[in-house]
Amino acid sequence: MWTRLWVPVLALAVLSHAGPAGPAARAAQSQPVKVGLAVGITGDISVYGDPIRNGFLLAFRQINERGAVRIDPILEDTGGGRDGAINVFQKLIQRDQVAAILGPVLSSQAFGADPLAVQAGVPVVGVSNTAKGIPEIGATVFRVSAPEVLQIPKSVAVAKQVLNLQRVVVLYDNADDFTVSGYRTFAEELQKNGIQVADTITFARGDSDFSAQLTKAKAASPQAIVVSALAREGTLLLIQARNLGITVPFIGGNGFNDTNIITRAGAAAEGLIVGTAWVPSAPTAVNLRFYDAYRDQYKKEPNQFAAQAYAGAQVVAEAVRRAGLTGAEDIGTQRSKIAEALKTIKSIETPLGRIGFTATRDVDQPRTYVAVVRGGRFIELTPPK
Ligand code: 1QQ
Repeated sequence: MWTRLWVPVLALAVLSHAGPAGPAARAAQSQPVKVGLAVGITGDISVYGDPIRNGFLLAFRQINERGAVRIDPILEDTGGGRDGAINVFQKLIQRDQVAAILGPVLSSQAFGADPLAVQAGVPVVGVSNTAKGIPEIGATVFRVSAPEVLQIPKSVAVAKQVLNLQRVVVLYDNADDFTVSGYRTFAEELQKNGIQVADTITFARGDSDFSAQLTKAKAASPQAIVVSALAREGTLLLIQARNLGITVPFIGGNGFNDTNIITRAGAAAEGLIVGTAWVPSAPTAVNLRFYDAYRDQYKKEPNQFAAQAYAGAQVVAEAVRRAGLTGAEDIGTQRSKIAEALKTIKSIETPLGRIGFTATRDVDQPRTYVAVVRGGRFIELTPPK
């Protein structure tokens, strides 16, 4: 599955030229630069892939309309697995000859697919990978998604204050790189904060019946349940916990950062605490414009993943602009120039606020949040002063 959005733009550019020799005055770019979008649109991660695709496509439509650079986004569905991501990267790198890749959705997919891009010198910008070690995959790997090692400590600190937390149970998915990474960070932070872990219980991606785990969790009488899970399993855990009479709040990782979880879990999601890189109400001009444009185009609210995807697309377009590409360079030149230009991005205004890249290609995002579900919505959770 793929789409090419630049066609109308290219047609216009072609129409405005007199012929192969063309007039001297023309756009800086003679050809659009091809950017691959590796997104899990189908399968168990579509709750993330859907807003991510929307964020990418909205951003590139606006960028192409503005015309400072021209991007040809090539969208490919990775599904939810690692092999799907590897296949898509191979196609984008070899068949489509893209100059850069945005994605893939999961850290577990990035650990499988990103090395192919590194080997081919293709810059990759992750927009939702939050596990430890993503930029370390290789010299052309960047991310705009705030990592769990930065977010989880904030969530634990705020939750500790708000809930006067002393005793929790930890539940985690031991079959996914992101959920295992998140679990380790939670365990470290709970220990640092002197919060007792009464039990640590595992499950695996793909499981649907959590009654054994939840019965065990309930028996430990925690004040809260800390969960490192992806959306599908996380949603089922919330619902099944309430059905078993567990009423204590859940504290989740980035996997829970989606309004679909609230919609699906309903009242079971109330009180859920999550660290997040974006809130709808962030009062910057770029965020307000993004929020309105997204709602106009897709008839629903954006979420953190859509905002991060939009920011990732902005960053790649800015790198293309800084690299001064015409689009006619050989693909190796385009790839290396974009990778170099990405490193120079230290401050760009996005729906996430001002972000940039650190010297190790990780995101530098000064403002992130802790959110709680109240009345069916995520709202910012601030500890009492
Ligand atoms: C990761 C994540 C997931 C929740 C992405 C949607 O943060 O895999 O890194």
